[in-house]
Amino acid sequence: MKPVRDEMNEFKKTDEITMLLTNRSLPIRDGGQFRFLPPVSNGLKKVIAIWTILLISAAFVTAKEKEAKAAQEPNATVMQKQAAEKAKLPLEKTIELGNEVNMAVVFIPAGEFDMGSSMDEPKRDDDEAQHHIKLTKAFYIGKFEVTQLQYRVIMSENPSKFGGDKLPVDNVNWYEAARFLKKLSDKMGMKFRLPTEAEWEYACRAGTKTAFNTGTTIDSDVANYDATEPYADGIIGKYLKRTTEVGSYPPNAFGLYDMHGNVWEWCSDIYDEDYYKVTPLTDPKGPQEGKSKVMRGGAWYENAYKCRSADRNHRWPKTNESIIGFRVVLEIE
Ligand SMILES: [Ca+2]
Ligand SMILES: [Ca+2]
Repeated sequence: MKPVRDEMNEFKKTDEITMLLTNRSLPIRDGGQFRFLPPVSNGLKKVIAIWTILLISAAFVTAKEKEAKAAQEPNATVMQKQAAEKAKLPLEKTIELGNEVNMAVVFIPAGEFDMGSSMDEPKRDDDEAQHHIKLTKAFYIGKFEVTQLQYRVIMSENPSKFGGDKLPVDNVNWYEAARFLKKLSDKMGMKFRLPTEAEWEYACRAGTKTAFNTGTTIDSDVANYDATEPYADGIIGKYLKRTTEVGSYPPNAFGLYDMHGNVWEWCSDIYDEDYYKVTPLTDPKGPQEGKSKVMRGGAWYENAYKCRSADRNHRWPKTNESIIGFRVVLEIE
């Protein structure tokens, strides 16, 4: 006689399915003895069958959805994720500034892009001649504009004209921004600085070549600017006449907020309207001499064309205005 275990296995191989289908009862082991379960009813079999089909379909749909989502993800998002993974660096970092105040920065991969605007872009300026730029180093950049709360925690003061912890710091001049970045770097033991003009535009575009990272036009549902004048084939929208809390509008493909509008953002570069004609094509850092500093992205007070990815603006560095703030870059060692 065969051992009980073998008999049981053999039984399963040959008869289990037949028994299920013919409504016969199944044997189970119970303390070394076999006993028979009551037959599985037709109703229960139907329920099991339906659940099985549902589970298989759900798994299939989830896999298909994942596939579709990956296909829909902009190339910039995919490239960003892959580059961060390859560098073994987090896609996003949270910097603890103290007093339970945090600052989020996002990984931006090294890469190439066309800086400036194409000749057919409506309302472009002459200082935006398109040229191909290579950025050889990945970096982190502020997910949001620096807020008033973040500024106050580091500087113990707040120069803003508009009041609110989550509003971007405004009315901050270039030297004050530089002092904030120096203090922040010393406190954290990391190297924070302003973005170069090229880094800023590369981060803003996130792979797009259009006037805005939202497409060929923009509207007041996706950015804070003076939308009382339409741009290109765009529509007339709202003019809020003030800054909005950072992150109130959708992010670009790199996951950055308010790259168009809210406050202008200081860059490290000196401004020169002819700089694009003589710029090094790798990691440009701006001209050596000049009176004003670059600011980018437009603001709550500006019409759409001044919020374009390629638009260049500038101010004397001691300028304090309620339309100007900044965003940090954190260097990767
Ligand atoms: Ca902005
Ligand atoms: Ca301009």
